Amino acid sequence: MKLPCINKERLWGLVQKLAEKGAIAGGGVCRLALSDADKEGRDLVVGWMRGLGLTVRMDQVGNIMGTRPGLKDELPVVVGSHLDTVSTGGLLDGAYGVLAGLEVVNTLNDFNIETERPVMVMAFTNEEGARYTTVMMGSKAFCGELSVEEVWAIKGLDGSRVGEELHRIGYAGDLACGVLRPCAYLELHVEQGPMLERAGLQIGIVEAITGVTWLEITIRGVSNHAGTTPMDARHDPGLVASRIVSRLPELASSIGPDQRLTCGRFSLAPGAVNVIPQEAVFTVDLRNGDEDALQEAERRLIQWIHETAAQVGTTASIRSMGRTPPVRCASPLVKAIERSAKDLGYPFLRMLSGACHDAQIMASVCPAAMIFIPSRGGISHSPAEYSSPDDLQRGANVLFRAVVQLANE
Ligand code: HGY
Ligand code: MN
Ligand code: MN
Repeated sequence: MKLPCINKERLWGLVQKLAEKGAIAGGGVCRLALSDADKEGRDLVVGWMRGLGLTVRMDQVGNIMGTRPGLKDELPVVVGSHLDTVSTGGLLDGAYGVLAGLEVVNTLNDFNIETERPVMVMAFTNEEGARYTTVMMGSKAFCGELSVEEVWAIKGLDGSRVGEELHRIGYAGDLACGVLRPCAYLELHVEQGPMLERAGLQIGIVEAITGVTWLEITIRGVSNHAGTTPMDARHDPGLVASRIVSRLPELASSIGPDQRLTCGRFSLAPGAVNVIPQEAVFTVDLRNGDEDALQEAERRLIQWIHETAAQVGTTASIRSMGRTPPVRCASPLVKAIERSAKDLGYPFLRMLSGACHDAQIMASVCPAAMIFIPSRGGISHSPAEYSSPDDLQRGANVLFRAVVQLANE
């Protein structure tokens, strides 16, 4: 069957319209999970889903599902991603995958293409973990990794509770989590890195998605006067934390080229100019596509932390903020994506995702895979995040063909 291409202008228009919700200076977006801006974005997308004739349901943690019926009442092919962003987000991270799903449905409707299986477009709650630090929270509840009670009780960095915020914005749905099981899950996403652009290729076919561990480390020492305390008489937690963070690149290279270590948050208390800190609190984001390597990085970092703290008579405590193991994408789906890219004549790269995604959680309940398009300058989690309308169209064309293949198998 000769398949049409998706409508580039219409997709670009959806991206621009959604980007008005939570717009920030510099052309970026801030739609923290369950915030008013997130609600505005959700309401807009739900309205578009209904306009496309989709049956829209919300589950108890606010995951949004819009379903186009198939000729048979079978498990759906799901295309999804997330609408929440980090506080300095771009237009595309998450939003692109959901809006491209709407464009796939719009194109099926335009050309009266029926599919054997239903096609469902999904938007998961709180993928980013920017306000509630449980990353991929909605997909973890959808897949049964977290109970609804656990999710509702989660407290945000601003002291709010997920359950209360879900009810406040009207997205505590009636559908129990985990009752629906897709036959396949596809996620279209911007690469958020430089690999495709460097290689001059147009499509990324994701073979594996990195594992991620978030640690919060607290170093406690002895607060004292900055002027009267000799340098050899200090138990300075700020010094310890700085030594650990400055050695992260060394630890990463000792594990291997795929290891990533990032300190994203660093604070000292009491935070006065002339006071040796009492406490240093910082985070480390550890990533690797290989489970054994990720565990070795965790082990070595934890050992370093305790050794470094002891050197100056301070103590360290380490709290896990969550851990998601790496996954391999389902090869039948990877092959379907590759067939689509080849049919379209788009040069592609099989690759690892350095970012984590809802797809790696969905892989626990159904075959899952991802499609990437290039990110200009490899930039993401920034207002400078950009991919061209042509790139957006190419990714959505590959998604469209893969969905038609899988929904008719
Ligand atoms: O952190 C990540 O990799 C994703 O963007 N949430
Ligand atoms: Mn994302
Ligand atoms: Mn992200």
